[in-house]
Amino acid sequence: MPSNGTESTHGTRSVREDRYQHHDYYLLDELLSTEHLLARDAVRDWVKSEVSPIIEDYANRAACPVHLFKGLAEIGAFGPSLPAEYGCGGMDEIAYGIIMQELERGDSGIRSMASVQGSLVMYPIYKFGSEEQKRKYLPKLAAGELIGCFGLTEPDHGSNPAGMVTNVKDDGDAYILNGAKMWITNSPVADIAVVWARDEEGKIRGMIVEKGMKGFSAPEIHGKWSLRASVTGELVFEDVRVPKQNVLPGVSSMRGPLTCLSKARYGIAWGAIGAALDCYDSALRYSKEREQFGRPIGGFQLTQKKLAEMITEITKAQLLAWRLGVLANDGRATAAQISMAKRNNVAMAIDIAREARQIHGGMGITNEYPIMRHMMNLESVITYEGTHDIHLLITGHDITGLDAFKG
Ligand code: TGC
Ligand code: FAD
Repeated sequence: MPSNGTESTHGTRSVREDRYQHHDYYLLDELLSTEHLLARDAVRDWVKSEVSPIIEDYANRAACPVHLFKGLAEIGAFGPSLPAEYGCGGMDEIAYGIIMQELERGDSGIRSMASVQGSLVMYPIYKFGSEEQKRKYLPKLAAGELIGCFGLTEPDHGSNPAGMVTNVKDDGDAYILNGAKMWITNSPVADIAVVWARDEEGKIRGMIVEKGMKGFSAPEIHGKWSLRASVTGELVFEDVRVPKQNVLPGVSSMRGPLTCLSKARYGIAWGAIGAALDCYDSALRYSKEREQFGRPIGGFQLTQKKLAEMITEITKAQLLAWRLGVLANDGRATAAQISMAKRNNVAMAIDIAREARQIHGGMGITNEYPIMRHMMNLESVITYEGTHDIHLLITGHDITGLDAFKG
């Protein structure tokens, strides 16, 4: 039986060596700038040294490696395409995408940490916040000194966030916030939450709720078989007094939170390629090392079909993401184009994880290989940030002009 690299022990825990190798079938690196390649290699090195050795253990224990927030900040994973004047990366959208790809090659939960912090907490503050809010929060979020979360989904309003019942009432210099949010990445460890609520006029308001505000709690959700190394929780608001200076002045409708989703979905379209590449890489190596019937299983036509289709689908997804990145850099990527890429690339990754699991035979179900962890993670990725079917309906709406959401 081939080994997935050297196994050593770290305390009582198994440490897996990351043998990932670069795959670039269509020479797409030639489309990238030196800055993109440097960013990619720096994040890849960091994932190999900081994430891969510990991730199986954390996922096994359903524990979040919170210490990685600092390291993510150091490699510039929080807000890579937001301006440097607020302590952010100042890079372009392709650099942002590539960073997400490399992080998700390590684990979707680690990419989630960065997606939420950068695209769902820092981005709304940058896009819709006052100058004072930007100066107060962005540098600390970029440096990993503050952890943020994003509260849109509610127990009874997931795919249809516009139905939200979380609400605010005007109370002089503050709003009184009541309601609950569900499935919130990072909420139990977050210092601040960007929360979306309906005001008395029915407008959608975004506000920064700080840990410690009276009436605010963030209990953890337990029992997840997916994204086990990412912490998920609720947000509960019982007459929380939120100062008006914490309200984002630039938002008054669903366009606000949905704009943030577009930013995060774009990152996931790239990120999912990373998970797919890791599964392909492991399956390719295993197929050359594992022998049955006296020869490597990679020599059988049925195994080659699986591997050839994997690299074909990965290459198509890479081209989709790269073109989307070019459009995003020009400010021309539409929300519907982003939906198409998120939907396609996550489905591609989950299919590849399933095929890679087959190639690994029984070993594929163990944590000696990354396959099952990626596969289980991707079951969340295909649901959050808009489900697979919701993104299909967004494309359907875009091409027909007819809205199929509302019956
Ligand atoms: P609709 O009437 O279609 O639109 C309302 C206004 O918003 C605009 N808009 C968008 N703008 C930017 N980006 C988008 N993606 C946008 N989608 C819509 C739209 O143009 C309109 O503007 P205006 O000026 O005319 O008012 O809104 P709707 O309420 O009918 O929504 C339709 C639908 C179903 C597409 C939307 O609700 C949706 O996308 N639902 C899916 C919900 C979702 O994705 N939730 C994600 C929660 S956050 C999360 O999962 C984080 S996981 C993070 C991690 O761990 O990595
Ligand atoms: P539902 O909306 O109840 O959907 C159930 C099924 O019905 C799906 O298959 C869906 O496609 C289908 N469906 C719904 N409406 C239609 C329709 N009109 N036509 C056809 N089919 C339809 N949210 C946040 O706000 N912040 C976070 O940080 C966050 N992190 C998350 C982390 C994890 C691990 C998970 C699992 C979720 C997270 N979410 C977060 C919530 C996520 O965005 C929602 O789970 C998602 O939007 C789907 O909502 P739902 O789970 O309520 O499913």
